[in-house]
Amino acid sequence: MLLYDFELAPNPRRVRMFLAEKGIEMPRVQVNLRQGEQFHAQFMRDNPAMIVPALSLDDGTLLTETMAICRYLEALHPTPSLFGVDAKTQALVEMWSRRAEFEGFMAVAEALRNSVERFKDRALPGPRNYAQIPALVERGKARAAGFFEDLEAGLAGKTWLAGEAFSVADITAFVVVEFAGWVEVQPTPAQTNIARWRAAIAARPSASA
Ligand SMILES: N[C@@H](CCC(=O)N[C@@H](CS)C(=O)NCC(=O)O)C(=O)O
Repeated sequence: MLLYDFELAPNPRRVRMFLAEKGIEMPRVQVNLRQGEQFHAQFMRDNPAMIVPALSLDDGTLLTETMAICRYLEALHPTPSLFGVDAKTQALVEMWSRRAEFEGFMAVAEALRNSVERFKDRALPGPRNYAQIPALVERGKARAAGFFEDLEAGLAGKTWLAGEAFSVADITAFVVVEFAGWVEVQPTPAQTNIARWRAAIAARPSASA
């Protein structure tokens, strides 16, 4: 197996945290997105989606999508479970993972990629070029702040998003909160559930993976 990674990018960080929580080690190659290495001919041949993370399997299969990679690794290394152990927890992990991706991650990415010069005509990652839409910047920031309100409410009375067990949903939501700093949106001081939960994740060794 070989993991296509980039240390500075948020989605690969989710996979690195997942690997660290599981205690899995694997070879990694850095694709420096800031230097345009996703446009190198060899990388585009190996990975037509032109995104990281991507996991190349020994039989030549290429897995893209953070959650697909994590699900594959979960099936190979079931303990500790990061996808929930019973019907309710599995559903809560799925629910919060999807909300964190769609309402959190995409909101921050929308604000970032539609404002920063280096993403001009690259408002979405991947093989197709899309022009920036400046109006999406403020909307993305507002959506990210809205996600934090929901996250704060979702963490009330709970250690982790799905209850008692740390999960991949916590990893994704944590990375969203960190990523939101890139567009200067952060939880408010009143959002103490997020602050407590964020500090607990930051203290885990996986947070620096
Ligand atoms: N839906 C994908 C998104 C992956 C993604 O957007 N990766 C970014 C880095 S965080 C990327 O590869 N960007 C390439 C580019 O900006 O050209 C996932 O969940 O893994």
